[in-house]
Amino acid sequence: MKTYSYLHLGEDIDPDSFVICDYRVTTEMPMEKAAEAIAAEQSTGTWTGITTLNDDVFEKYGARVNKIGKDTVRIAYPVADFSLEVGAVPQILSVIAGNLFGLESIGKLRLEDVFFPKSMLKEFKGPKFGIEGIRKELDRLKKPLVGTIVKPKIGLPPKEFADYVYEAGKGGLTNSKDDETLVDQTFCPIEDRTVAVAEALDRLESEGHKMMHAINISTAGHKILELADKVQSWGAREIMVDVITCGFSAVQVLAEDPSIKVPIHVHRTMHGAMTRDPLHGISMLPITKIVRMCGGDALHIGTLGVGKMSGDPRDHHNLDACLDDITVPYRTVMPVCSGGVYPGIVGRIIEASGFDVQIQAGGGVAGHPGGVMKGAMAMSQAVDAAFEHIPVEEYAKDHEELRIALEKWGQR
Ligand code: CAP
Ligand code: MG
Repeated sequence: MKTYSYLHLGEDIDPDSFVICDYRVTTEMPMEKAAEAIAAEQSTGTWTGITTLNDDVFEKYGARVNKIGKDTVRIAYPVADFSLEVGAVPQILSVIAGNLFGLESIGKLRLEDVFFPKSMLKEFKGPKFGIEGIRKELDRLKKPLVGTIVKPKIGLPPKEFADYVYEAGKGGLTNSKDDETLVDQTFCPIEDRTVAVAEALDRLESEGHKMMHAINISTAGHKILELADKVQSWGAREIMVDVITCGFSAVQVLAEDPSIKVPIHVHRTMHGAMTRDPLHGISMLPITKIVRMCGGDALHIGTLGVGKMSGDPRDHHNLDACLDDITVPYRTVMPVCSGGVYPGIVGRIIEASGFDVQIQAGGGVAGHPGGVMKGAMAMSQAVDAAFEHIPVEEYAKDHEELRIALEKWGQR
């Protein structure tokens, strides 16, 4: 039986003809063998040689190991290995991030990055709103957006929930959202909540303040479009979907369905199971890239190493993947920095992110000693200080809400 080698080290790889993936590999095998095992498993091979593979199939569809570093490999998959119209993201992921994680012989493996050819990117539509569209809806063209997550995350009935949103708006916040754990529990049915929040947002607007609240419609795949339609009819101005638990296809179906006319806020709950181990799983970067292809308008990217959730400097790559408007043919995605945020760290986040960002605080608003409105004011003031390049402690001298927040939580 003929044996085939997947090694094409140093060869020129046409970025328009291949999907190129960078993996981190921890193995006791020689790297070349490990790389070949991955390339084989994910394209024309399997754990053993097979009599059914021939030169033609191998040449056209075999993955190519293009580069090997100390603990990294670059593998290029021919475009013909992918099935976009039928298959789409689930099929793409089966190739670039499928069985390989379970290969006994490999040890640990992490998909660090992926580069799609233009011909494949063109098959996706990207965000309908993106940064520009969301900013337009809010009449806030330059300043960072500033939001909250209603807390407690579960338990509040619709009226109290909507009162929280109203107060947050009165305090100057541009955004708020459901927590990922809240959908349609009996203490806060989604219809009553959406209607109550819509009334609060209308009231704020009639008082001169525009605000969005993302209603969490994460649910079973066969019901998600219907739920999105319903919440729109109840007055939702934005919807939220959890991309890891619902899947990329949920984001895509919502973004591409013409009946959905509001921005999609993409939460990433459970991503830590894949992204946290620096040697195993999938880094946030490919997730960000694929969410953008599928049409997410805003996406959680972490707090650039400053909040409660673990994060690292690589979060900057996620930010870049949201904002890159040179190599990516879609609208930019609003990066959302959330998780353990409070006024004293807003400056550092914005320093790292720039102004095209949505900064969000749940506890950092609801935990303010003066209540939600003052908590919202403190967050808004912290954003204003950063926007005007004024040190936060300086700004706090004549902004009492901010001063109290700095006294309570400090600053970094
Ligand atoms: C933030 C949050 C988000 C986290 C998830 C929460 O609340 O709503 O789920 O941001 O992290 O409930 O924890 P707090 P990430 O402001 O009260 O921390 O965006 O990194 O996935
Ligand atoms: Mg949450």
